[in-house]
Amino acid sequence: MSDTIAAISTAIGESGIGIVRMSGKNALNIARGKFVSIKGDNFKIENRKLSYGHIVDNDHIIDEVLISFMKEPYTYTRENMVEIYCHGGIIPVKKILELLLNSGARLAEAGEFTKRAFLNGRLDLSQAEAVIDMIKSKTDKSFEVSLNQLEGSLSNKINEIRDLLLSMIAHIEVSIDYPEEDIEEITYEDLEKDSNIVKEKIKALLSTADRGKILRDGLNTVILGKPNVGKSSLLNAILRENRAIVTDIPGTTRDIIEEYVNIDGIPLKVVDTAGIRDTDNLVEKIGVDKAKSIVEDADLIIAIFDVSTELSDEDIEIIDLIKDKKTIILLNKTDLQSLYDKDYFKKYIKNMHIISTSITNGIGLDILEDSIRDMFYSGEFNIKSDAIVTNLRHKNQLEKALKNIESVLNDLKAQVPLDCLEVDLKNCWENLGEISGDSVGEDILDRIFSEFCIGK
Ligand SMILES: Nc1nc2c(ncn2[C@@H]2O[C@H](COP(=O)(O)OP(=O)(O)OP(=O)(O)O)[C@@H](O)[C@H]2O)c(=O)[nH]1
Ligand SMILES: [Mg+2]
Repeated sequence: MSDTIAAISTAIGESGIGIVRMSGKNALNIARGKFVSIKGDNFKIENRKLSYGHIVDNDHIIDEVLISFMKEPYTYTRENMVEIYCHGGIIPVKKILELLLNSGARLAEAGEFTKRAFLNGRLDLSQAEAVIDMIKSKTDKSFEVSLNQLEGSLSNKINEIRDLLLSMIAHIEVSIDYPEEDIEEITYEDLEKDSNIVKEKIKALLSTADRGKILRDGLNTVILGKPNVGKSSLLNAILRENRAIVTDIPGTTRDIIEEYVNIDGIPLKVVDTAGIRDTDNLVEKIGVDKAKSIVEDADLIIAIFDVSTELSDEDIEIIDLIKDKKTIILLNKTDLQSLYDKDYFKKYIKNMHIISTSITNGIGLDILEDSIRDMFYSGEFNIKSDAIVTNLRHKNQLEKALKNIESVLNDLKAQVPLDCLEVDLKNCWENLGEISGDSVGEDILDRIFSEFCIGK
């Protein structure tokens, strides 16, 4: 970490300005060697001031720039930082970067600025991970959650639990090490009470992981129905492109088709499935079984029924599959002669959104999008942007921590000796420490930061 790193921090391509930045002990010296102020020496590079001038290679002008210097420790990396604002486009940024590299800087690795911020104590690990989530956010909502995480919403919760664990561990150690002292001994009841608090707090965080998954991967929306009702037509209509094959032959779709769309900031993963029916065709049968099994993992189901045909056994089977799921029902092909209507259908299913549609004529699709939006924002999927666990690594650590605290609770019931309990308590404390980065290995750090872009 003693060397000075440099990288292009803006996206490569045509743009108004481009930014090249450096971090490290020598950043200022390197910049001074290559910057010439246009207004003369009075306008040298100074802490937290913008200077206007040229970047030069010997006497040759590379570009006209603004340059800023931020003195450690109050910077992103907690090191000296220099930023050079040059013209956008590929050439100026590359030339300036090359010059800095030839003058003693080293090309930064992916995420190395943020890694330094973490190693220098400016951010904890979950905050550093929030930075990458922000950069990769595809929707307002996931950006908002990442921003909260960067502000410390998750870190605060984790630290609260770790503090409690630490005080339990300290009490146990005192009781073991200084039994003769007149210190109030910790009782099994005290420990049980605190362990239960720890357990509930971990569980509360874990319960947000599903919402986090929705924000990260999109609302898992599965289109279900018997063959030929218009599932693939709906997928194409939502995507506004001809993604899936549509024919009037029942059994057209054999496999699962997944696509991502964004409806008013709501990320959706839309899954088209094979029409559900009894079939002897091996390929189709596998598709039907797949369709049935993904119902389990769906956040939302759009079940389509074709009102131009009688409600069949397959339809009834589908109604049975979706009974306890969040579902929107489409009664499709209303442009044809309808054999039944909403009121008739309500006999089979209660408390669900039912929408009449004609997908081929584009009728009812706006109501469908409205319903999805209403369900999402009215909190049916429970997306609140408090501390939400969006990161699989965090979820795994929380699960490990939960196991450990549960084993502490079991041991407390069995009244095992205090020093035996301490091991699981410490493990729990360390599991959570891996989220904030207090106890985390080099290999995990490398893996996390390698996901970043260069220059961040
Ligand atoms: N009249 C009418 N036809 C429709 C409507 N929606 C879809 N269709 C037609 O119904 C047929 C089947 O549509 P698909 O979208 O392939 O149906 P599917 O549910 O994906 O069928 P499988 O993949 O076989 O399960 C096609 O000929 C569509 O043009 C509609 O609202 N009205
Ligand atoms: Mg289809």
